[in-house]
Amino acid sequence: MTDCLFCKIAAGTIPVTPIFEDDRVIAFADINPQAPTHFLVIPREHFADVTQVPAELLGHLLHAAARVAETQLPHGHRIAINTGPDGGQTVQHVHLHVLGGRPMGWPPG
Ligand code: DGP
Repeated sequence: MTDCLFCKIAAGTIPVTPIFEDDRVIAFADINPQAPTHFLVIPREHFADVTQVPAELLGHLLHAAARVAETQLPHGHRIAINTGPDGGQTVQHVHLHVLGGRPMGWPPG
């Protein structure tokens, strides 16, 4: 989608420093970090939210997030997918938040 922020990041139109990337996904630091380490994992292909993502790609996104978290966050991490207004989603291109570097509270706000 031409007017989608994360499509522009995935296409390289808006530059980011990739933490991880392959032909289907890219991971990069969140511009507004909520933890000492906070990165996003997005598919290169546009899907508005997690309910639209095919199972195999969703597995690949989660696997990529876990592999990066495994190397960067040895004390643990949290993976979150905000979805829709009640879920707090602000960018309408599905993305996994990976947070760590501090103890996480529960329940989340
Ligand atoms: P959400 O609220 O779950 O839709 O999360 C969207 C996240 O995207 C939010 O944590 C901030 C991040 N974000 C928004 N714009 C940019 C950007 O231009 N670059 C980067 N790296 N992150 C962005």
